[in-house]
Amino acid sequence: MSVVLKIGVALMGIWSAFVVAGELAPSANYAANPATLTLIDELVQEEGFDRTELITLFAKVEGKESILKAMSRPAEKTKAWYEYRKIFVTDKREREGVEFFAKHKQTFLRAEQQFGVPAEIILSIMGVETYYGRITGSYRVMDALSTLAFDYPKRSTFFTKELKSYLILSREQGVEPLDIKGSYAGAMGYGQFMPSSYRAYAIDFDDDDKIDIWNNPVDAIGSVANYFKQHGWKPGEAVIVGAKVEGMVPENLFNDGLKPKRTLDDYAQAGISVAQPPEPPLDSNASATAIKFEVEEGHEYWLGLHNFYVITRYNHSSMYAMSVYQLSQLLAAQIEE
Ligand SMILES: [Ca+2]
Repeated sequence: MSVVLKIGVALMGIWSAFVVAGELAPSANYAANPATLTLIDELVQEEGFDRTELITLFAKVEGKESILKAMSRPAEKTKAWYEYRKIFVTDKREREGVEFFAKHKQTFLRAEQQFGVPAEIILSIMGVETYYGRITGSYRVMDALSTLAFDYPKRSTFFTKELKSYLILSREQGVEPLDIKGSYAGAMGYGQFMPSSYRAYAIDFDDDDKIDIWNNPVDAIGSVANYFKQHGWKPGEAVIVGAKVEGMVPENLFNDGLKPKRTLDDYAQAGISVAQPPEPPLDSNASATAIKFEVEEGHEYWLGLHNFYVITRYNHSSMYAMSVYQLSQLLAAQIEE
C-alpha cells in the first residue's frame, strides 16, 4: 500500500474547526457525476460489474460535508505529542485491552506464534484504532469513499482507487456495499483497514472460508498480525529507545522522515545517543531515525528502529506509532502470564 490513510475513528470526537459553509458542500447526486460514470465504466469493462446496478447503487449514496470537515483536521497535524498521547495512551484503553485479550487469548497467542508479531502490538493497534472493535465508525463506507473520491480533489486519485477496491471487495465477500460502516475515511472493522489493505492483507483466521474483519475478532487479529509481517516486522527486535542529546545537534537531524536512514553510530557521533542501552544490546550499525517530541515542558528524544518504521506503515505518523508502542508496553505488563 503506497499511500496509507487510516485515521482511527477514535479521533472523530476531537474535531473542532468549522470551515466556511458552502466551500465543502458535497455533490448532490453521484450517479450523475462524470467522475462516477468513469469509475462505473472501469468496473463494467475491467471487472464485469452490471452498469444498471452500479447506477442504482450510486443514486443511493450521500455526500457528507462532515467528512470533508474531518479530513481538514487530522490530529497528527494539529496536536503536539503530549496532547496526542493523552487521547490514546489511557487507563481506559489499557483496561479494555486486558479484557479483550482475556476473551481472545488463544487467538492472540496463535497469531503471535504464526506471524512473529507480539500479541501486545496487535492488541494495541486494535485499541488505538477502535477500542478493540467497540467503535468502528458510523459512516456508510460508500458515502465516505464517494465523498472523498468525488469531492475532495486533493486525494481524489487515492480514494477513487479505494472506492473501486471496496466495490470489488463487497462482491468478493458477498456483502451489500451500502450495509458496511466505517470511519469518515472509509477505514473498516477492528483494525480499520482501507479496502485495498483488506483485499491485500486480511486473512481467514478461523477457517470458516470467509474473511470478515468487520465483525469477526478472530479474523481481525490474524489480519493485523499478517499486515505487520508483510510489512517486515522483525521478531524479537527493539522498537524504539530513549535518546540523550549532547552538544550542538543540528535541528534537521530530528523528525527527518519516518524511514530509518542513519546508523546509531552516525547519530552518536552527531550527539544523539541511546540513553539506556537495552538488553540484548543494539547493533551500532542498526538504522534509526531520530525523533523529537514536544512535551509539557521542553522536549523528549527517541531513536526509532526498524520495527518502529513498520508500525508507521499502518499510519504514516511517528506520534501514532509511538502511541501504539507505549500502549503496547502498558498492555504487555498486564497480559504476561
Ligand atoms: Ca473467517
